[in-house]
Amino acid sequence: MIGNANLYAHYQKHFPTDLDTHLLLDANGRSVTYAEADGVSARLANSLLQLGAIRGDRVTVQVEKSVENVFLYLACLRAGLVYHPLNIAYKASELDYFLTDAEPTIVVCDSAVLPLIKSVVPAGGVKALPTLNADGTGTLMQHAAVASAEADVVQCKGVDMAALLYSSGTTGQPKGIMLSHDNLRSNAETLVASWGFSASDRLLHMLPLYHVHGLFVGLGCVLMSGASMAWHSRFSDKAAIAAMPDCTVMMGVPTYYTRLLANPEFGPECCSNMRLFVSGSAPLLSETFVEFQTRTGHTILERYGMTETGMNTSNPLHGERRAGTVGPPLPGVNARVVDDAGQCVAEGETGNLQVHGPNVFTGYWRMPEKTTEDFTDDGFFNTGDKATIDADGYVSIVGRTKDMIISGGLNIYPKEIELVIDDMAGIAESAVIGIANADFGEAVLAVIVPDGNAPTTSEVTAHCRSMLANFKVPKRVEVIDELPRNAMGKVQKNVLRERFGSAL
Ligand code: MLC
Ligand code: AMP
Repeated sequence: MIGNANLYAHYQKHFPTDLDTHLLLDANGRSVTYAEADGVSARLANSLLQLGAIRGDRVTVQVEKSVENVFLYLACLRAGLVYHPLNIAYKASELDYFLTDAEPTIVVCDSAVLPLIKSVVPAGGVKALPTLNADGTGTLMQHAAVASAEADVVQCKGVDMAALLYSSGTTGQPKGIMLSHDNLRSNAETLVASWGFSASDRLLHMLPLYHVHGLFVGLGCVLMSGASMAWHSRFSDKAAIAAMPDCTVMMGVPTYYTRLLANPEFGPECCSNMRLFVSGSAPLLSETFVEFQTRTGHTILERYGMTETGMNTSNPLHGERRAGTVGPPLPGVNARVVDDAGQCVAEGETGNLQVHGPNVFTGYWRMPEKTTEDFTDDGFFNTGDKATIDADGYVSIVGRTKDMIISGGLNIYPKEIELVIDDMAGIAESAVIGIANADFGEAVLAVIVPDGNAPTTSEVTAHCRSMLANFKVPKRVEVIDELPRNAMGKVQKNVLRERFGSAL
């Protein structure tokens, strides 16, 4: 019989022989064994099928981070359903787009947002709206409690879609990124080997579960190695310092590391059991890298990835970790830097970064033209990042061709905010830029051009808050008579960055 490519079947192969081994310990002292995760995910898989989902259907999940959320992710995998996570912060208009585009059969949400979800859920299609709250209560778990604990792991092909995650674009319209069982398996296996994960590791898990970093990198490495986790619903420097003595690995966005360093209680003592600190999702400043090394004696390992590709490059576990670089390509990944005509540039020259490998997604959901546009004829994916590769193969990310802001590890597309602001009466036009920020790396600043009876800057902020997830709301709004444009009529955001770039 041909093996089952289902990601859950691969995780299972790495589960400890004794399933009563701990998978996680949460901040309230609750411990969960591998046996519990296996049993409850089987019940949930049966529940989802009973609620009307059929293999290949999307299950949209907009919930707070919880242990049950992990079980639900595993349930989707084992039932051959497509896991579609959403940031809990999304507002009605954002949700409307995702639900219409993904066409889920089941939407799982927190009870508190059920009325909102009901108001935007498209007519027809969605068969059930079970709830799952941060404390594990809700109708989903009630349903699972009476479902059978016997569930086969559905036979899947490697190319079958396991998860659908959205990323916006420079046009402001989000694209669904189809990730296959093979994409996720191969990347998790590579990371486990490259970062030396084993059953004796305990990961400090503080990242959200609706993005690649917390879901496929953090949780993926743990499940693919039979390791365990100290499980926290969100990042807090205080809680991280308290939990670290019982952990061996931490993963975080650069903000986690700058916040740890801002806490005077953070030092070598709490890191004595730690073997690895991984940073990614946004550029780690060399100052942070050096300060961390000086304070703790540990060298942060920076890696580079994206939702479309999982992880592409990593500084080495053994060997030199270089500040300001994201390391060489991971085994099995090819990376090259090309000019705008698609020709490889000379070593050390800056150009467009392209990647190829088993980690690279299968395409954009229902956007074949966009997929074709973003891949080269020889199958490389255009990352939209500007990079250099040095003589030793170390990649440095030096900029982006995509107009995107990364704030605290979350991607924000200026176009999306500009469209919301431009819609307001009294606004002629706007431009949104990212400004250096000590905490978030970059922070959102909106520049508005009034037209007649213009709204105040706080009215602009309030309008954004009503339409967009909080992390996208501009931290500052500036008024200008006219946007600077080049000869082609394109807004010169670099000029705006120079003018307003300080003090945020
Ligand atoms: C929260 N806020 C943010 C924000 N997070 N604003 C900008 N950027 C962010 N990232 C807002 C809140 O809504 C609030 O606004 C105000 O800022 C203060 O919130 P806070 O209490 O300071 O925020 P906190 O809860 O501490 O969250 C900050 C954070 C969090 C950095 C800990 O954002 C986080 O965990 N980020 C990680 C994101 C992540 O997982 N990225 C990986 C993507 S995968 P107000 O107005 O309501 O007061 C990927 C691929 C790869 O990129 O390579 O990994
Ligand atoms: P996302 O679409 O959320 O997956 O974000 C992916 C983008 O985050 C990449 O295209 C990069 O621009 C950025 N990114 C991820 N890791 C790093 C890193 N270590 N350094 C610089 N940028 C990074």
